[in-house]
Parts: sequence; C-alpha cells; structure tokens
Amino acid sequence: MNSAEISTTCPYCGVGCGVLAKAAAGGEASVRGDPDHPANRGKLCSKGSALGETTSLDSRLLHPEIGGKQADWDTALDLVARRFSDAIAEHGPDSVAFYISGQLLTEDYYVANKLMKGFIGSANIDTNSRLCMASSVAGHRRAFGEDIVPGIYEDFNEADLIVLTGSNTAWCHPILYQRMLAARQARGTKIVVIDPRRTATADECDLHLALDPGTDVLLFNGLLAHLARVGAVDDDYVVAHTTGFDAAVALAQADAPSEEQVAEGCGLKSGDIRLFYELFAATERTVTVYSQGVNQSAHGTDKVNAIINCHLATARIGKLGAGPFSVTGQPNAMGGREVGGLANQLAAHMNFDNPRDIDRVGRFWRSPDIARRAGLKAVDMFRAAGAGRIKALWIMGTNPAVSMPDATRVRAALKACDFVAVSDVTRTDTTRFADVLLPAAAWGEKDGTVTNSERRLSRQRPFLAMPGEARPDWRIICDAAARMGFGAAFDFGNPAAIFREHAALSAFENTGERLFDLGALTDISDAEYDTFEPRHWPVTKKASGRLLGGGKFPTADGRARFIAVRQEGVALAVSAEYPLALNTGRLRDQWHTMTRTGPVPRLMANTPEPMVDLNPLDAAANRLADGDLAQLSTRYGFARAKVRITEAQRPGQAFVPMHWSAHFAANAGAGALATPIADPQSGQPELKNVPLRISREEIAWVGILMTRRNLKPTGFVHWSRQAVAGGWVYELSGTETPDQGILLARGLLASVNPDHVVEYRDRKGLTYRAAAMDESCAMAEALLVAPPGQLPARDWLVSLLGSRAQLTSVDRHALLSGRSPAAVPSIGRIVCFCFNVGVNQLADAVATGCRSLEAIGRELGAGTNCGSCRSEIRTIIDAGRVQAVE
Ligand SMILES: Nc1nc2c(c(=O)[nH]1)N[C@H]1C(S)=C(S)[C@@H](COP(=O)(O)OP(=O)(O)OC[C@H]3O[C@@H](n4cnc5c(=O)[nH]c(N)nc54)[C@H](O)[C@@H]3O)O[C@H]1N2
Ligand SMILES: Nc1nc2c(c(=O)[nH]1)N[C@H]1C(S)=C(S)[C@@H](COP(=O)(O)OP(=O)(O)OC[C@H]3O[C@@H](n4cnc5c(=O)[nH]c(N)nc54)[C@H](O)[C@@H]3O)O[C@H]1N2
Ligand code: SF4
Ligand SMILES: [Mo]
Repeated sequence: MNSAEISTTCPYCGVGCGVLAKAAAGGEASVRGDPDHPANRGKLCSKGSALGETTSLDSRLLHPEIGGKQADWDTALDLVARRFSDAIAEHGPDSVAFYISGQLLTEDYYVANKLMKGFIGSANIDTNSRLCMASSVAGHRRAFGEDIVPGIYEDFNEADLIVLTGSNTAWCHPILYQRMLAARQARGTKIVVIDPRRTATADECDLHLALDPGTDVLLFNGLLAHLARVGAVDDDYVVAHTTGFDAAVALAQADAPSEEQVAEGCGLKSGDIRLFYELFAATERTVTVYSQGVNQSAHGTDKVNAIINCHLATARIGKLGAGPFSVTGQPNAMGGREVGGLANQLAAHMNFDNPRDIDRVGRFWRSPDIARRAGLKAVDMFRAAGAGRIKALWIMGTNPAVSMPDATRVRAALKACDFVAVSDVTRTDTTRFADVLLPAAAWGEKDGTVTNSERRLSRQRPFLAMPGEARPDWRIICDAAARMGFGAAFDFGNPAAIFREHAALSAFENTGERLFDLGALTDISDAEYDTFEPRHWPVTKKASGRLLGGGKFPTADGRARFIAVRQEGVALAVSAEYPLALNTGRLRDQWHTMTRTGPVPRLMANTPEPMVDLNPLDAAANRLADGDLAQLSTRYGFARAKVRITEAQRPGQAFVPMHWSAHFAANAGAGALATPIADPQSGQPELKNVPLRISREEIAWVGILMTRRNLKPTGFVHWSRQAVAGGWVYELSGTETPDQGILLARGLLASVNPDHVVEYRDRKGLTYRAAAMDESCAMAEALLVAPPGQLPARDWLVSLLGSRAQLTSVDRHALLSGRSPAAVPSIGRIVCFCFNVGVNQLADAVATGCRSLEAIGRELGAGTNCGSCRSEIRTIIDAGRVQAVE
C-alpha cells in the first residue's frame, strides 16, 4: 500500500517502542526502530525487529464465516446483532458479554465499552487485562484514589536504585531493561531483583532475592517496619499528604517483627534482606518496578499496596528517579484502562461506586439505559457462559481457550455457550468455537492510538492494505451497534472522530478531580491526529510528565492512603499429591499464544519445544533427565513438556512457559494447569503458583518430521512443532512399540509418488528413515524414527528444507545411513537473535580467546544490538567450555 516509511508503534509489549515501517516484497514489511520515539530512541528487541516477518503470514482470516463457512459481512453482522438483541430481549442485558483485549487500539476499546455499558446496559465487558493489570489498577485506586502510574521512563535513567519485583524485565520489557543497564553504566544504579527464579534479569543484578512464591507482602511489610525503625520515614510528608500510616506500620510490624522472621517466611537469608532494606532506606532515588509476579497472585492487590506503602512512607512518589512503577504488559493495556474496559470500571477513570460518575457518563453518551453496577470479571464470565447464563458472547483480540486459567473448563464453556462471535486476525484455539468469525485488520493495517506504560499516547499507523475483507475492529463494533438500533451513537467516520469523543469524555465536567484528562485534544483535527506526536497524559493546558509528585492525590480528601496489609497464606498449598509449586510466564522471543511469533523461524529458534524447568534435585527425585518427556498434572488439568534441568529453578518449584497452544503442540498449554482462584480485590487469577505433580512419560520411540506442509498431527502421545525456513519441524514421541510408532509416524508422510520416496527400516523394526522428493528432486519432507536418544543429527536435513536444493546421492546416502555429511557445520541453537549467532559459534569464539561480552561483540556482533541475549552469552563465557551440539 505505502512504499514510504511511516512511523507507528510496536504491537507487542507495553514499552510501546516507536517503529518505522514500510511494505516490502512478498507481503513482508521492513522495520527499524524509530530514532525519534522517546520510548526507545531507535532500538528494538528481538520480537520488535522480527515484525516484518509476521505480516505475510498465510494464516490470515480473510472473510467472515458463519458456522465455518464463508459469509458476507452483512449476513455475519446481522446475525451477531440479532443474536445479541434476541438474548437481551428475552433474558435481559446481563445475558450477553464481551471479552476483549489489550491488543485493541484505544478507539476500538472505546466503542466496545460504550456499546456494552452505555447502550446494551450491562457491564459484562471484561478484558484480558483482568489476567494482567487488574491488581495494579485495584492497588492504585486504593492508594491514590485513581489508577495512576506516577512515573515516566526517564526515571529509570535517573534512579540510583531500581527494584524489579515479579518482573523478568530483560525478556518482557527488554528496551526498558536496556535503559536500566545504561543507568547502571552511567551512574552506578544498583539493581535488586525479587523473583523466585534466577531469570535473565537476575543474571545482571546486584542482589537477587529468590523469595518463596507469593511472599512479597511479608518482604515489603518487613521493609516498611524497617523504614519506621531506622527513622527513614519522611514524617512531614506522611502527616501532610497521607492517611492510615499508623495502622499500616502497626500491621507490618506485627506481620514482620524482625528480619529473621521475614527471612524465615520468605525463604531468604536475613543478611540479603538487610542489604536490600538498607539500600532502599538510604537511596532517595528508588524506583520499584513490578509486573506479573506481583499482579497475577491471589493477593496481588495487597502486594501492590505493600510496595506503594514503602514509597509513600519515604515520599518517593512522582519524583525524578523515584516512584512505584507498574509496567504494563500489552501494547494498549493502559489505553484499555483509560476507556474503562474492565467490568468494574465505567469509562475515562470513572467508576460504578460513584453514582455521580454513572450519571455523568450516561448524560455524556446520551445513554438510553446505562449500566449501573459492575459486570462479570473474566473468570466469572466464563463460568456464567458454561452455566448457560451468558447466551451470547463476543470475543475480540484474545485467545481465552489458551490464556485463561482452568482452560479446559473455559473451552467447555465456549462449547456450551449458545452463541459465540470471535474477531481475530488468524485462526486460533478460540476461533474453533466461533459461531461467527469476523476477520479483523491487523498491525500494519489498523489505525489508531495506544498508550504505553508511562502513559504516553502514540499512534499506530497503517502501511499495508487490509487483506481480503478484513475490517478494523472499531468499524466492526460500530456496524454491529447500528444493527442493534444504536446507529446514531456509533456513527463515527474514522478513528479520529472516536478519539475526539474519548478525549471529550475525559474532560467532561472534570475540574481536576480526575487526573486522566485529554482535554486539550478534544478538538484535534483529522490532520493533527494523523501527525500526532507521542505524548504523556494528562494532556491539558498545564500538563507535565510525572504525576502525584506534589503530594496531592485524586481522593476525596486529597491524601494518599496507606493500606494495612498482612501476608496471607498461598491460595493452594503444595501437598504430598501435588508437591511442586508451578510458576508460569514468558519466554524472550514468544508473544503470548504464539499466533504471531510462533510461525517466525528466527523467534522459534531459541526455545523450539514446550518445556518445564526443574531444579536438579526435583528432576532426580522424579527420575527425570534433561530432555525427558514429563507428564504435568494439577488438580485442574494436565499437560506434557520436555524437562529442562536448571539451577535457575529453586528446589520445589517448576516453571512452564504460557505460550504453547494446540496449534503448536499436543497438550502443552499452561492454561490447563493454572488455577482460576483469584485475588478478592481485583479478580485477577493466581497464575504464578499452583501445586503440581510431575512424572516421567515412558517413551518407547521418538521421531522427527521435516515438512513443507502445515500439519495438525492427531493420535500422538506428544508432538510439538517448530517453524523453520521452508516449512516446519515436528517432534513426535509415543509410548507404543517402535514398530507401531513407525506406522503412526509414516501416516504423516504425504501421499507422495512412491518413486520419489527413499526409505530405510532396520531389521528389528526400531528405526526408520525416509525422504520424499518433489518433481525437481528437492527434499519435500523427511521422517526419522528411532528409540529415545538415538535420532541422528537433523540440522543439515532442516537446512535442505530451506534451501530447496536437489538431494545429491551423498545426501541420500547420508539420510539413509543416519549420518550427516560432515560438510554442514551446525551453528547450534540461536542465542543472539539480532545477528543470528548460535551457541556453537559462541563456544568456538570463547575457545579461541573471546573472554568478554565486548570481545564476543567485536568478533560476532552478538549481544550488541537489543542486548537481551547478553546474560546467556555471559553464561557461555563463564562456562568457558561448551560442548558443541549438532
Ligand atoms: N517476550 C515477551 N515479552 C512480553 C510478553 C510476552 O508474551 N513475551 N507479554 C507482555 C505482557 S502482556 C506482560 S503482562 C508482560 C509480563 O512481564 P513479566 O511480568 O516480567 O513476565 P512473567 O514471565 O509473566 O512473570 C514475571 C516474573 O514473575 C516471577 N514470579 C512468579 N511468582 C512470583 C512471586 O510470588 N513473587 C515475585 N516477586 N515474583 C514472582 C516469575 O518467576 C517471572 O520471572 O510481558 C510483556 N512482554
Ligand atoms: N498461565 C498463564 N496464563 C496467562 C499468563 C501467564 O503469565 N500465565 N499471562 C496472562 C496475561 S498477562 C495476558 S496479557 C494474557 C494474554 O493472552 P491472550 O490475549 O489470549 O494472548 P494473545 O496471543 O496475545 O491473543 C491475542 C489474540 O488477538 C489476535 N489479534 C491480534 N491483533 C488483533 C487485532 O487488531 N484485532 C483483533 N480482533 N484480534 C487481534 C491475535 O491473533 C490473538 O489471537 O494471557 C494471560 N494468561
Ligand atoms: S521492547 Fe516491547 S515494544 Fe519494544 S520492540 Fe520489544 S516488544 Fe516491541
Ligand atoms: Mo499481560
């Protein structure tokens, strides 16, 4: 569509990096970091820099579908509107629901919320932010009276101490992490990491507190008690600007009377705790960053308030280099909070607990019947759908069949629900349940605004044409609203018109009591919207970046509130039956349910298979070796994954990435294992701690299929697949006898012309090797089956898939004999994604004298761009000698 470079924003994490993008050949895009965007100043992480490879995916949804068959937009939208209207007429507004997402732009989000709360008259709209930011929202509201992140990114550059708690920043907010490391270099900023795992983030820090899961409240209560004890409290500030200090300190002291008791309760050394407390007490410029290790907890809101209490006590809020800082996950998590996308918010930071807010929003929207009370939160919404109380459900931009806890029950609910509409850009585990499927415009095509973690609004701009019949989400929602009889209120010509209304609502009857205020943008013209430069809210005549620094808070009395909290027990304790604590989270190169990052070979290279991380002691206790297939069970469900033994995992704990769906593996989903038990304040489920049992799967055969085809194997105990250049690699394994396994695996080979297949089977029926060639004698697929641990090297075969070169007789011979031709050196698993450097190249460089990150950087370039592989490179250097792997 557009051959000129346009400036837009990365659609992945809440850092909100600016991207310069343009269309390239073959539907791909070329992208680079926007040097002028204040969030990233030209840098991009591994995911951002691979964006160009995600735009040409062949799995895009191109047409609406009804019951799995292509339909036209009018018929599809008529059906959605009719099913919603019928349900509302028959069972009332609370019989319908929307489940939406931080993938949506602010304008999409605004109209979805307006339709449900203002016009349908129910607040049954919730978002995947319930699984993500809800505890931070609740904690902010309890402490500040409004959902405010006080700080801005500049604070990371200006801090002398950065506390990262429950945040794997190096992988999940990589560009912010680079800022922190730059501050460390420039001003000696100390970094403390609080995380039960030794993550890549912890690899670079000054102090790592590997606390027991879920014990953050105790740790921060101990800190508050320490601050009070050593006279580090700013008494003037506390007296002038806060309430509740005495009660909070009293409870903290009762909860955490001494460092020894904190050490005992958190599973830490008291010396380490003292070090942290003393550092915090002594360092004026302290930023505490928190993310899902804090939010995704049965006591997430208390964790947030325990942190904020310590910042209030020291008056370190909204000051240069000082403040609590909840980093957002999704590209528009913050925008969703602004429009009120959560079931217990109203709109523009107004709330259901204030009748004047309800009245005000109702008048602004000219609502026929505005919702008057909070709606169902995600977990309850799916329960209600499963129980038949939700008759029509519309899911937009999220994949709950994978990402919701207790996912098996969620799938059953989707199946049971009378009517499910899904708007997505691709097929997912969730779209399988759609009665109506609506193809949405994707990143690169859609047009609107997002807000990042530091409250900075940026534009996403299109540079690609919408493929097929795809339409932007805001338009799909407005068209459905019109068909439900609300056309006048949804008659928006473009995203700018929606944005103007959103800005006007934020300023409506707002004389300063709501800090979220875009008043100065109420009259933004279409042309100004097009050229909008990134800026922080509030956007008023006297706006600034940081908030709350002056000590005035958006509460009734203008004071911040200390919240007295105590350490509660974990939601579910480990037992003899389920002895391990299962933690779930993210990998460096994957995004959520992998719909966009999974098909990109470069992003799959670092961790190609679903795995479970275990401490060596737990592996040994369960007779598990590295690479073994394990069965994982919790009281909610089960999954399978390959064991990865690592000292980074503490004994008694396991870690499974959240990413794998049924598109990429059989039964490897973390969602099926996770508990729906949620924080009572925020309704955010505990996704970081569920009791787990692990056992060895007795595998009798393993196989590997390399193919150009996009297959969905069935009937296998375990399979997973990896995108590679030219196709896919499938890992297969089974408990059947090897000859049965061979039979099963052979069933996957295409019905190719037998003349074009070469195959070998040993006499005992234990191993099998075959290759199928295309018309020009290039390898179209290859299958290897063998007893566990006996598969031959495959790198060279995988490379043949990509190169499409003719199979030489040497190749065929090598294939059938199970030995790779020596000429193909393997670079090994990719470590540095930006420069495509593998573990074997790094090992070679170390062996030939590169003994520092800088030397490696000079030699191979590795680690010199986004930096997210630096800790892994350091580990390789430290190991000194690494076995080359094929
Ligand atoms: N690569 C990548 N980056 C992403 C995403 C992605 O999918 N992939 N997703 C984005 C989104 S939506 C989000 S929400 C963010 C999430 O970003 P993060 O919150 O940084 O990521 P997680 O891996 O979910 O969890 C963070 C850490 O919390 C730790 N943790 C677990 N339990 C506890 C506990 O009791 N206390 C403490 N203190 N820590 C604990 C875990 O061990 C884990 O290392 O990432 C964003 N960025
Ligand atoms: N066990 C466990 N579960 C978790 C977590 C965890 O740490 N552990 N983390 C939770 C968190 S923090 C989050 S944020 C969620 C994320 O969970 P999901 O929201 O389910 O994850 P995504 O894969 O990002 O799903 C987004 C969907 O939107 C589609 N999409 C992308 N762009 C658009 C668009 O413009 N319009 C439309 N209509 N669709 C679009 C994508 O194709 C994809 O199917 O997972 C949560 N679940
Ligand atoms: S840090 Fe986040 S926003 Fe920036 S490029 Fe990486 S994924 Fe995108
Ligand atoms: Mo998230």
